[in-house]
Amino acid sequence: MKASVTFLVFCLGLAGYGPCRADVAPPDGTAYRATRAADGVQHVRIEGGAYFFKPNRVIVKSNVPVELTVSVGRSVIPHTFVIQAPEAGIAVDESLSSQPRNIRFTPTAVGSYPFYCRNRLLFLESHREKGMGGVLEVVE
Ligand SMILES: [Cu+2]
Repeated sequence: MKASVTFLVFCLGLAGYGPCRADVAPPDGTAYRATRAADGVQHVRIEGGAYFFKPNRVIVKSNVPVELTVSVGRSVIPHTFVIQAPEAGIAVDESLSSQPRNIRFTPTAVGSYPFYCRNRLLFLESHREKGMGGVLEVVE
């Protein structure tokens, strides 16, 4: 117990330090609106942790390529990143680690599509039910 309190204080003292931040700072509800970069791609950085994705609301334009760069903080708990929206040309199911993973697709239909971690521990709540999810909003 003392060790974990010490670790928490250590992390709070280093707000912004990557390995700590991923599991300490929950998403603040702010949407991230992607813009087309010079390479013609909408780049979005998403960080995950137990149990959240940040940002958990991402807005992208339709018919413009998207590259999500997704990672999770160091953890023994495995996590995944899933978007099942074949109606919008999006089918993603990737394992995550602290090494950022690039996920590319081009959304072809306007709409709101959930993203989430599909993992669960035995019969407990899924990570998604614990809050590890968000919404990809595809707009004109
Ligand atoms: Cu998970």
